[in-house]
Amino acid sequence: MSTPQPALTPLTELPAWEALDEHASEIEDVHLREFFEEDEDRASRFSLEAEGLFLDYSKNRITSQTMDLLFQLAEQSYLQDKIDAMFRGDHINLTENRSVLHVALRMPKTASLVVDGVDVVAEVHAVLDKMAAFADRVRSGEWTGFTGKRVRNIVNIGIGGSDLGPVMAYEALRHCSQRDLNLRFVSNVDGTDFAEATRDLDASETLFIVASKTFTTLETMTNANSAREWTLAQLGDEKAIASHFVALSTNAKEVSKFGIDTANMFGFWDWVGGRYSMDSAIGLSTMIAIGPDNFRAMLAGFHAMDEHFRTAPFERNMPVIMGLLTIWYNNIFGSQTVAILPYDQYLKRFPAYLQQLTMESNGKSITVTGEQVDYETGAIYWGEPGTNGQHSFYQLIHQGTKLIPCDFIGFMKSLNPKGDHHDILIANLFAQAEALAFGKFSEEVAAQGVPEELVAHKTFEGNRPSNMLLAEKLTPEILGKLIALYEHNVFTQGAIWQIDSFDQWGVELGKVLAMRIVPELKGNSELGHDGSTNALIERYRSQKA
Ligand code: G6Q
Repeated sequence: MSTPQPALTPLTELPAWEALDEHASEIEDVHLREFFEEDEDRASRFSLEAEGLFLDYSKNRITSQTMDLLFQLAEQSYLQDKIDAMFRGDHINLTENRSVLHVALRMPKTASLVVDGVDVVAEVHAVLDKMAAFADRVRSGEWTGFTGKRVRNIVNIGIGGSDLGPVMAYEALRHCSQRDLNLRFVSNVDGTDFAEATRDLDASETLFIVASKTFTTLETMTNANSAREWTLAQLGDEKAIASHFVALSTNAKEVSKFGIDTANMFGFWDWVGGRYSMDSAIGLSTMIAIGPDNFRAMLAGFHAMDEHFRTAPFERNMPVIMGLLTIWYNNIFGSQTVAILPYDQYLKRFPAYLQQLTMESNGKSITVTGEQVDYETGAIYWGEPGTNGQHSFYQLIHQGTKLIPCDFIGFMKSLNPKGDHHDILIANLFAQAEALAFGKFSEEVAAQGVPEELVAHKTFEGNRPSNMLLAEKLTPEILGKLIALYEHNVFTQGAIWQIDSFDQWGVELGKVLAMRIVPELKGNSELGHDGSTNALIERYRSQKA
């Protein structure tokens, strides 16, 4: 099914785009201090609750007119049509001619969505049920290894979308994980990753989950083959593979070629993009760790945010608002990056996860109609958990020359209450957003008796924007909502930029060149690269021995 595309006016020719440009020149010098002084209700005007998440976006350099113009931009970009097309299963991934249906992965059992003649929701739940039955067997000890011992170690082998989501979710939900199971993740083709992940493990108690949509990814297959050798070296029998390996894939043929019984394969579909797959079969390690009920609670969280995104008017739509604010800074203020600053140790891998979600999705410079863009697209996402970041890179955000919009994320209740820790953590969270927005002007610094020569150094100009995202507690459900919030934030940005957020051709060239270089490193063949690459290969050849 091809997607009926509304004729697209180039972004920079949309009336709202031009109006935003003009409006920006009127307000770019206004300080957040003035905005707050002028409007007592600003904090409530620019905040909203949705599905248990609270967003305060009042510390952004915006007025009501800014938001009106951004909403007009969304309308003129046919954002609602594009959202509806995704939920309908239209082939909105145009360059791969595929539906984009991660939203179907979390639809309730009672729902139905027929795409290309198939009820995808029924298929999703069949796999979820199979995953749940398997996860229960591993968690209870009923699933045993080749020698009859129960599984204690689970090693997920995958990379990119088949790794970052599972790692992030495991770390985020560790508090509800079964603590006598030891989860490890191997992604890098650097042998160190595999060696360190397995060095203290007993193969008779270890289950490998080979997670690969295509089951042809070089890094993953190299690691999976090493896992096979490692298992055979300890258990000494080919038959052991059946009870120590399962596969998460769309490619049954390659799975069985590898030697994994397809009865132990958990499938998904080409309409699940790698970076949108952590709630598909790719989430099996998460489900084993936290249990099927918690996994289903996470899916319900995703779904609640999906429904909010699909149905809420733009003015009350959290992912839309966050996406539009990113456009505002990226395109109008020239900001290059967005900092993700979770004030929760369990979210330590969340910025890394978002790096792939955002940058692989929106790092494009060709529009869906094949034109070169003449405006900025995908922002660079980065970050670290607070308060650690405060003692390293926050200096640049506070006093550097770059404007870096920040997303602060915090929870009202700690999962590990301990003395004053949580009050101190949250005080820091609120203080950072306050300091960035309002700063400390030179006269205020001087009034404190600071020596004249230091006043400029100790001055904070402020006017640095941030979002504050809060929830009560980091539960599986809230994690699902938070991830879906960013997925749809990314969707909103891509829709405005008129790009395909769901392909990733940019990762191909390096892969092809690596495949050419691998045999060259092993032999003495004539080299036909550029001078630099030839010299690097020669250097490796001569030193590797
Ligand atoms: C994600 C990308 C990419 C992919 C990996 C692993 O959207 O497609 O990160 O997830 O390349 O691919 P396989 O799952 O096929 O091994």
